[in-house]
Amino acid sequence: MIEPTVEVHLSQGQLDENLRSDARAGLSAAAKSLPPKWFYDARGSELFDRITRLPEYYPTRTERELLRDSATHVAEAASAQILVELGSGSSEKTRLLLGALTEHGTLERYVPQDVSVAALDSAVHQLAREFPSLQVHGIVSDFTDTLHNLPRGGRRMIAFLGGTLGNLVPDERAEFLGSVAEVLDEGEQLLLGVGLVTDPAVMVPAYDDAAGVTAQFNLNVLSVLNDRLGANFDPSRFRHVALWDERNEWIEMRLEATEPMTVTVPAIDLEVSFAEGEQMRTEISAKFRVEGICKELDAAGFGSDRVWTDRRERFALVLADR
Ligand code: AVJ
Repeated sequence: MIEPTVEVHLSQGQLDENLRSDARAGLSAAAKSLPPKWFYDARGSELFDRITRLPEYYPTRTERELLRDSATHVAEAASAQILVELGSGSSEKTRLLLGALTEHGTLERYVPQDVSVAALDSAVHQLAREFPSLQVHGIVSDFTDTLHNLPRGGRRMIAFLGGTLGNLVPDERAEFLGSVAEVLDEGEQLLLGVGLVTDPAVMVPAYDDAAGVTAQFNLNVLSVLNDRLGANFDPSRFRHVALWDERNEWIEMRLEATEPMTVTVPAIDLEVSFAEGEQMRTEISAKFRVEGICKELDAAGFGSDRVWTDRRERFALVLADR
């Protein structure tokens, strides 16, 4: 086994500053919103983990099946020596890919990146034991930072799985895909896992489950602002909303104020008023069509794509060549 390493690029100070500036911008806008990345404190990560096991939440298990069924095909089409995974979390699903990529023979190094030191630390140790010939090097950072400091020393593939691309609004998505294309050399690859547009009767319950776990996950962002910015949000005065936005083809999660109230956020010296029924957007989760994502990749500067989908066509893996 090769001893794994972890490199930390994120300071608590930077994270705090990012949260303050996101909260300032989002809470003082005419249409309030908060970026979804702040869901994931310890409790939020645990709630997300529970979401992935809910009967209604099909994306995780569909992507896992898809990775299992197409890992060898992906490995045959992949030419990477270094796999860089953005937002790797526990790397649980990536294992399926690592097995095929190491058997196929070209992969030498796995570089998972995540903002959570805890998740990354346990993942790298486990993976190094499971794949003794693989060099495992974790990077704790923001993914934009990772992109601009990509490891060198071999042909690379960047993996961005889990459908997280859907959290970006179209402009951010174009910018993200453009910078991935820019940092990759010709012959290198991007592997995306994206949710596909399917029946709203399937999509909506995945974000509004009967047990109310997604509601707790959504409301948890208010506790994050209370804990980290000293705010006094009362989560019991907000209600979870999840809807399918047909025109934009995304699921939108919101928090709706059930009564008028004023909230103070001392760390950014802000007072925010909510009207009764006012809704604040907390996440978009865009769903894609195969033609659409291929077009976006093309516009960003990628060459040909290979696409694998599950048999119900709810999720896709897209391997794009630079
Ligand atoms: C982790 C961003 C892929 O959008 O489906 C799950 C997060 N939000 N339930 C998604 C999430 C509500 C999830 N991603």
